[in-house]
Amino acid sequence: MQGSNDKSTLKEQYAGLVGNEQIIEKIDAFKANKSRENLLFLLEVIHNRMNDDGQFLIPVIPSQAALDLFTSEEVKAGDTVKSDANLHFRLNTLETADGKKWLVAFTSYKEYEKGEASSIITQDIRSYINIFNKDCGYEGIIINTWSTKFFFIKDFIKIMLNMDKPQNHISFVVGDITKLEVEAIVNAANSTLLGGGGVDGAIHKAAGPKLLLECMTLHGCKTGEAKITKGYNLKAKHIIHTVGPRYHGKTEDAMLLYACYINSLDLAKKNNIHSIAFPAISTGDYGYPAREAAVVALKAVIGWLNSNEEYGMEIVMCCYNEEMYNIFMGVSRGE
Ligand code: AR6
Repeated sequence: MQGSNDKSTLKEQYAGLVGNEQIIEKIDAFKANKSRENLLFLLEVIHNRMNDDGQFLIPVIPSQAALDLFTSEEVKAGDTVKSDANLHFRLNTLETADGKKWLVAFTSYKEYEKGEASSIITQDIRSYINIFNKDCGYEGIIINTWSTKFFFIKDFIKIMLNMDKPQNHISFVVGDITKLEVEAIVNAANSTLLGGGGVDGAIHKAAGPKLLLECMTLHGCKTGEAKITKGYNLKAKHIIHTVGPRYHGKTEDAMLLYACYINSLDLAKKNNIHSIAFPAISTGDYGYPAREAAVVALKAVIGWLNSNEEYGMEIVMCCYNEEMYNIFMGVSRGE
């Protein structure tokens, strides 16, 4: 919290506000001409500031607990200062004539000073507007309430918050999985996790010998389950090792293959991974017929995406050759 007397220090302190003049400029332009183009320019500027660690000044009311602390006797040496869960600031909000509640934000110290004095704190724009990801009961934010006054309504804020969110998506590629630029690639391993042929061999070769050392600490993996390691020399930061079933033509095979995909995706999510590539698990050495495997694989990944709609996962199904690619594409089209 700051008073208004020492402006030069404040200027340095509020470095995150530098660049916000563009917001004011675009608000003015939009007010002068409420065209679609001007609105898009304005939203773009706010969006850029959001990604640029831009800050707003937020009027706040200190809670009673905060006031008590400041008015209490000085802390003496040897005292234990307890942190108080209630010690926080309440947002100072504004109610318009129609009874709607709005949050308030200022783009600069100058803008804040134009109206009645109140306590303020700096807050990064992204986390402030993130309030609207929950149902917070506010109509939106009034930016620079004493002058340019822009009503930044919650529907726009929500769109803006979703603009950078990774979207759920599945794509199919032909190629070598070790070359893909995704956050994680999945290895069709065996239960020892100590390497082998096929895609497993290719991944160990491309990742380098440190991968085997890490795998040795994992004590294997059961069929249908998944474990994670680093990606080492790969472009992918992580490798998720899963063990597909050997094909016996039983229903259990499909269940285990299904589990490989689900457990790999769950593990990826747990590690905050948002892009992942799968090989056609079990369709090589483990003898699973390609089309049957593709049906299970797609059912699993689509089902997972549907039940994790909000997460945003980019899934790449990596087919080693054209033939496998055509099979996967055919199944995805329902052929
Ligand atoms: N990139 C993408 N896909 C590949 C690559 C690659 N570099 N290399 C092979 N494939 P497989 P499995 C395809 O045999 O059937 C290992 O020895 C391949 O064409 O690698 O689950 C393990 O250690 C096929 O479509 O895995 C296990 O012992 C698919 O990947 C056993 O094989 C899977 O073939 C696992 O057998």
